[in-house]
Amino acid sequence: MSETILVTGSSGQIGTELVMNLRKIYGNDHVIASDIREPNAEVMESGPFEKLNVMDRPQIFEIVKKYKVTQVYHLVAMLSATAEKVPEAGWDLNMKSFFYIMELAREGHLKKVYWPSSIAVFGPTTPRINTPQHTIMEPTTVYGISKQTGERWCEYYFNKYGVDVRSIRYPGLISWKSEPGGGTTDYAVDIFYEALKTGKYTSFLKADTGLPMMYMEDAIRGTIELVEAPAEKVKIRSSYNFSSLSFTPEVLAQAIQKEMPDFSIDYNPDFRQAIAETWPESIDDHFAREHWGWKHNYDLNDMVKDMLKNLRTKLNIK
Ligand code: AKB
Repeated sequence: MSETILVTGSSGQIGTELVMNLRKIYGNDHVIASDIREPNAEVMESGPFEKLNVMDRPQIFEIVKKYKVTQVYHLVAMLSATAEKVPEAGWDLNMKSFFYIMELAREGHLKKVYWPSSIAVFGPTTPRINTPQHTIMEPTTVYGISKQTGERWCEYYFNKYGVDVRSIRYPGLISWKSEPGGGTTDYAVDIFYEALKTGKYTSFLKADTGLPMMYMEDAIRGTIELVEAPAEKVKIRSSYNFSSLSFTPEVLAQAIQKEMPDFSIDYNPDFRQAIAETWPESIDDHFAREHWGWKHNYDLNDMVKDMLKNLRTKLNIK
């Protein structure tokens, strides 16, 4: 039987690219984009879109029935920086909508669920370098607490009810097609826009704040590979460590300067600095590599070159 996939949060940073990639694989009509916000023209014109508020449980069920959905990529989330400002709303959005989807799977309406976790599940007591898959996890942000809780429930639903749920702990994601919003790692995208528009950037993180990051091309491919992997290869049902790059704002700025020698950076850390300091600098993802063959393609210089090339075209800058 062919798959029909619902992507929630499809107008967000990951959703925008994931929908187009899934449509190439499964066919336009088999991938339903859904979000409270309108998608970009490419997503809107290439296949079905449903305006969905994921807090509306009956509406989710209606969409699942209407399209005979078999898989859900439940991407909706309030990210780290925004959720710190509205903790209760962040918790509600991140957890309630998660349960609505997991319950649909438990009741047999869905064959598979993909749910994104994050490096935010780690905290100040976690080893920061090469953070292991299984380690101390005492997150101190609303977002991190919600992601860690979700991971525990993923494993629970798999063990107790056999729900085929799969998950990745995303690092900061760097993309040119769509912009992030409300995250602590967003500087690593903002910097490219400012480099091209003004030739300079003021970072909201300190020069030496190392964080794990990944180019979106790698992240999307890895996500689809995990979801398509044979079930027996997916041995971790909480969420997989997932890694490629790790750098500081200073190192990223130096890589941009190789392409744009006049680019300059200065630093004006804000509240996001305290969040970043509780997160890992680098991640040990050997389980993802061993279990289902994860392999990244982009290193720092490849990513910088590709970002600048594509953003130049997008922003119409010579
Ligand atoms: C954030 O910064 O909140 C996200 C994340 C690392 O999950 N990009």
